[in-house]
Amino acid sequence: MVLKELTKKLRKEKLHFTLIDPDKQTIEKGIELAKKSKEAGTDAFMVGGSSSTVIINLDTLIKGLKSVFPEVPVILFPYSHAGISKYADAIFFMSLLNSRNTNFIVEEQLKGAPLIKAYNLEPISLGYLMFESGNTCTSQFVSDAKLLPNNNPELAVAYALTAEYFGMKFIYLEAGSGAKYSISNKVISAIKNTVDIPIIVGGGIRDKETAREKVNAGADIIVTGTVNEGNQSKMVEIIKEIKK
Ligand code: 1GP
Repeated sequence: MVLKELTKKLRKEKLHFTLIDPDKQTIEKGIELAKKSKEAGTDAFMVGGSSSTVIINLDTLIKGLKSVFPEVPVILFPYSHAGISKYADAIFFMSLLNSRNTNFIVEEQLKGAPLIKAYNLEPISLGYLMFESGNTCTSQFVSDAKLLPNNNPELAVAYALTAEYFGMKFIYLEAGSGAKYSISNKVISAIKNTVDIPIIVGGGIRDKETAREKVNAGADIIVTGTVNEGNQSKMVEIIKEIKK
């Protein structure tokens, strides 16, 4: 059980998840970056992206990851029900709580649920919140989110509490892949001081100093995407910093 395993680990340490977008690189490159992040100490591979994932790439990448690193959990991070692969271990069953489009709140989930059951994937319920980040990221644009301000902790806390009261297992504070600036420390610490569920923070984290700040503010799990595909020495530094 992936959730059980992660919950156990979270009692002792902060975690790093490596986001791998099957549309952004070749399968070989995806496996290569996974190898580097695994060696540095990453805790899980998150597979998905906000473009129209070609299902065949998704399946091939995940099969490759599982054959090389059978012990590292592969968690789907889907943009739509088309981002479901039977080869993964688990799926973030996520609802974008501040979307204006019911498609991203409940409809894609409705289409995906029977498939998750049929594939025997472990669903991990997650409240997904999208914040403004100084630039327009693809995920912000395509998901029709009413972006949360990065300087209004009260509003962010209300959303985070909503996720917790719905029974969601994680809260994901998303600045968007390639964000100009990451989730503010103020928002993270306000949520940390109010909710009990673990906080995942991602978007715009490109160096170890930023990762350290987010962890110190209260992030339990840091996700990196862009840096994994580009400057992998930075990715390694980030993971090692989180694992210190
Ligand atoms: C996207 O939060 C992740 O969902 C990662 O963002 O690509 O900016 O690291 P970056």
